[in-house]
Amino acid sequence: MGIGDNRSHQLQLEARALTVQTKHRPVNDADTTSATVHVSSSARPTQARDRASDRDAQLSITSGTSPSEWKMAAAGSTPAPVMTVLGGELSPFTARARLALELRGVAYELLDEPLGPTKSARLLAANPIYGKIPVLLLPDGRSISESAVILQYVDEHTTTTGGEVRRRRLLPEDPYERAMHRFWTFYIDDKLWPALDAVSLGPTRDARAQAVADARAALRRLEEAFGERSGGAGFFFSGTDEAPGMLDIALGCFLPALRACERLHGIYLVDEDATPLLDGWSRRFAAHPVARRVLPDTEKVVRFTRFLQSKFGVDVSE
Ligand SMILES: N[C@@H](CCC(=O)N[C@@H](CS)C(=O)NCC(=O)O)C(=O)O
Repeated sequence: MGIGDNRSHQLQLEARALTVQTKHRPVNDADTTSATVHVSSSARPTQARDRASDRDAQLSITSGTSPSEWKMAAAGSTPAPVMTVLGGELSPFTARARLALELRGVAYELLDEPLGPTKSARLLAANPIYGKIPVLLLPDGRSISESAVILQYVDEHTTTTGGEVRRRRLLPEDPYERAMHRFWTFYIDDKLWPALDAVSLGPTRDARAQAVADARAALRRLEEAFGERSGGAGFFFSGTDEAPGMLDIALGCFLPALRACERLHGIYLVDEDATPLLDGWSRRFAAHPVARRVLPDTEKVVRFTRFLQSKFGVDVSE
């Protein structure tokens, strides 16, 4: 996208400035009283063998439990190797990875990645191709980049490990439906996100007006996709009222940015008239306990977007 890469880069830089430290509550959506883990952004676990000790040294366990106790709490009675997400609190792609991990009940820790003109050695080592967040670091030191790839890895990984099988899969069983979930995830990243980004940060009034039209067109397509995938009556794209799946996560991670656009510009993108199915879906998704835990507060995204607008000289009064 024209502005997206640089702007999202900048967005993360400034997100660091705004959020200083990231708190993460592990992973059992039935267990909202799990230990809260406070993660320092200065942790530098680039090598597998360094990571465990680095992590333990850098974690500040605000609940008063030790790291090993926290791992126990997160995983139930069996201590599990902990995965690590390099990410940022306001990053929608990081939210996508975290939503997948939490919905699948996977213990993880979130390390706030300071993005700036010079990316950290930790990030470049973990994602040398793109240098972007999120990155999922496995307990053995290997890494996985790209939020949609991470989501699918988490789904597949957790069906082959014990203790997680009670959780619902993120991708549907049917191969065609799986393909559709992947297709629409690609569409969201290709069409919707660049438009949403440009609604607030497009350089001219015309560019921003075009972005609103593009975002609405993408959402109309997604409204149709929701009708088809959910069978018309489903609560979620997954076609069930039980749990969100891949497509719910892929779109849901952008809800705070979408609502922030609406609030900032006094427009509606998802509403009862234009996209009634998505309107209902968005409320159900946002009310899910995992979404409530992971997604940033809209007002925080609004403030941050205003900050970016002034930083980039986007004159919304023009
Ligand atoms: N396609 C990537 C996009 C990730 C992305 O754009 N991340 C942003 C933060 S939300 C980033 O790292 N920006 C820094 C940069 O572009 O250098 C994914 O799905 O993971």
